[in-house]
Formats: sequence, C-alpha cells, structure tokens
Amino acid sequence: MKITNLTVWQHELELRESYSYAGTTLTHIPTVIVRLRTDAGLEGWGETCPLGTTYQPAHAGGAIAAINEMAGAIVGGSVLPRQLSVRMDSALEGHRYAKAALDIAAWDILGKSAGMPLNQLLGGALSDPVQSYYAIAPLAPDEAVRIALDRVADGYQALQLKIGSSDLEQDCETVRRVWESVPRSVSIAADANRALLVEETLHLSRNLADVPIAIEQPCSTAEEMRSLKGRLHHPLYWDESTTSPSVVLEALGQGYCDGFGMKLTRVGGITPMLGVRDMAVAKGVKLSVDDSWGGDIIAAACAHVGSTVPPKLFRGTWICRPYLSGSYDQNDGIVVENGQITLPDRPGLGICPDANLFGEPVIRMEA
Ligand code: 0XW
Ligand code: MG
Repeated sequence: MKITNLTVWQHELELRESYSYAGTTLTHIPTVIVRLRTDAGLEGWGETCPLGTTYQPAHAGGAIAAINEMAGAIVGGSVLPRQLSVRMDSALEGHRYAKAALDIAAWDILGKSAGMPLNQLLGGALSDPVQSYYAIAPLAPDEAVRIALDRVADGYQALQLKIGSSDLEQDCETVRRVWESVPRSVSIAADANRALLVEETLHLSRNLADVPIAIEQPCSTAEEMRSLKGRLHHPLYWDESTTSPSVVLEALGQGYCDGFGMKLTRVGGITPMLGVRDMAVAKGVKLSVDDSWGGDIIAAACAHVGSTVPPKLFRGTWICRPYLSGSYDQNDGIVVENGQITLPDRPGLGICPDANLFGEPVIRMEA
C-alpha cells in the first residue's frame, strides 16, 4: 500500500482555560495535523502538538518544517510504519516529535486496512475504559485540595500535582494537604516538569518522607536525574528526560528510575512507544501513555496504546480535552468520563476528523 497524498495543517487549539505548569501558563497552543492517503483509498490521521515553544526542544513550526523536508521521501513510498520510518530517517535526522505524526497516521491506516481498532492491532486492550489522570496546576493548598476533591468526585483515581513554580515549601504543603484529603486509593504524583534543583528535590523528598507519592521529573537534565538514584524516599519517574527508547533502556538497565511519564510523540510515535511499553513491562515499572498536548488524534493514539499496558503498571492516559472547547470529530471525539476514556471501536484510531475545521493546509503533496 503506497502513500499517494500528504496534507498538513497547523491548527490553533481553543483552550477553555489556560494551562499552567512549573512557572509557565499557556493560553493558546498550535497543533500540527497530518493526513495520509493511499492507493488503496484509505486515509489516516496523525498529530504532534508540542506544548508551546519552551516546554521541550520542539515547536509546531519545527514540526511543519521537518515534515516538509521529508515530504518527498514520504509520498510514493510504503505506508507500513517500519518502512515509512526508514524513509523518513533517510531524509532527516532526529525530529522524533515530527516523525511521530506520520507514524500515527500510518497505524491509523493499518487498522483501517485490517478492519480492527488500533488496540486490537497492538495485541488487544487490557483495560477499556482506559484510566486517565488529572493534572492540577501549581496552586496554594486550599485551592489544590478543592480541585482534587472535585476530580475524585468526578471519578479520577490518579492525580498529578504540578510543583516547582516558585515556593517549594508551599509545594510540600500542597502535596501533603491533598494526600491527607483524598481517599488512600487515589495515587498522587508530584511533577515538577524539570523545575527543581537536585538539592530542592532532596528537600522535598525528606519533607514528604511519610507521604506515599511518586516524584516525576523533578530536575532538568538526565545527569541530575541519574544523581538522584538511591537518595529519595519516593519512587522517581522520568518524563522529559526520556527523549528516545535508548534513554529508556539506560534508565531501566541502570536502575535510575522507578517509572515513566511517557509522551508518545517524544519518542517518535506508536512504533517506538511499543518498545518503550515492553521494556517497562519487562522491568515491572509503571508508565503513563500520554502526550504534551493535542486533540482527538493524539488522545486516541495514547488511549489505544495505553489500553495495552497491564493495568497494574499503567499510570493512566492524560488528555487535554478537559481544557479544550470542541473536538475534531463532531460525533465521536475522545472524552474523559468518570476519570476514564472509552476506547473508540471503529477501525484504526476510531475517529473521523473534519478537515474543514483546520483551514488551509500548510503542506500538500500528491504522488
Ligand atoms: C500532564 N502532562 C502529560 C501533560 C502536560 O503536557 C505535562 C505532562 C506531564 O506529565 O509532564
Ligand atoms: Mg510529566
């Protein structure tokens, strides 16, 4: 099956409310949407949505430029993901977050070709609906407790507390107060999104030694994260430092981490994410399967892959739909209900984006 058409849009996601983490607040986030069409008459959708321009070394304009650079290697070749990946690598080094959008679209087509929802193509869902988790912005204790109790009442069984904005003592107090307020069955991760120093992380862990949380990506560099091994009272999850499957392999092999906040596009899409999943499962460590941001396409891809993680090791799939107004598929967008995501049961990703929502394409190439 050959790719006969590549179309790319840049689309402005409309936020219902701003999104804050580690001292950054975003009010608008552009996403990059791709559509592949094949000589078998099938089409597949992909997406990559960096969280603004400063969250990681990635941005929407960079993704578009990267895809434009690879367009000639994409159109006319096989849509099979491994073969597509080799052709993309032959045209451009790196840029995993951009290549991920094409990889997702290829898997969407594969599912449609097989007449199977993506999770079935990946071996079958081990959980459906798929657990989500709610990320609470860096807030004072009372406000964070109020939101946490509301989200638990909505059915969430996992919370992520953003820390690292400016006041570490307040962060500690907020984490402690939320833990004291929610049922013991609710899991809590404190995620600094790289904002803390090593010494601040050690202080946080000492201060909260009696509070059973996980600490997620407290420090900025992989070197700082490696230096935390054996020095914390809490499980340490790597997120932003896991820039490729080989980093995941090292972090697991050397015992630097106890789990992951995994972003599907950061490692290059569904294909490499399957390897990350299997490495984590082999090591018996927990992971989330989500992404930095994005609409229904990214949400569907993360939920399908997340559903194939053994529930005991699955931290959940976060999606930003609660922050967005509107969806790509007016009938069957991906939503969180009672803290869970119901998997689409149609072939492939199981959603039908309305291209009219995205305006004029920024790239269009025909075979
Ligand atoms: C909560 N997320 C999955 C979404 C935001 O991009 C941040 C991210 C995380 O856990 O770091
Ligand atoms: Mg994280």
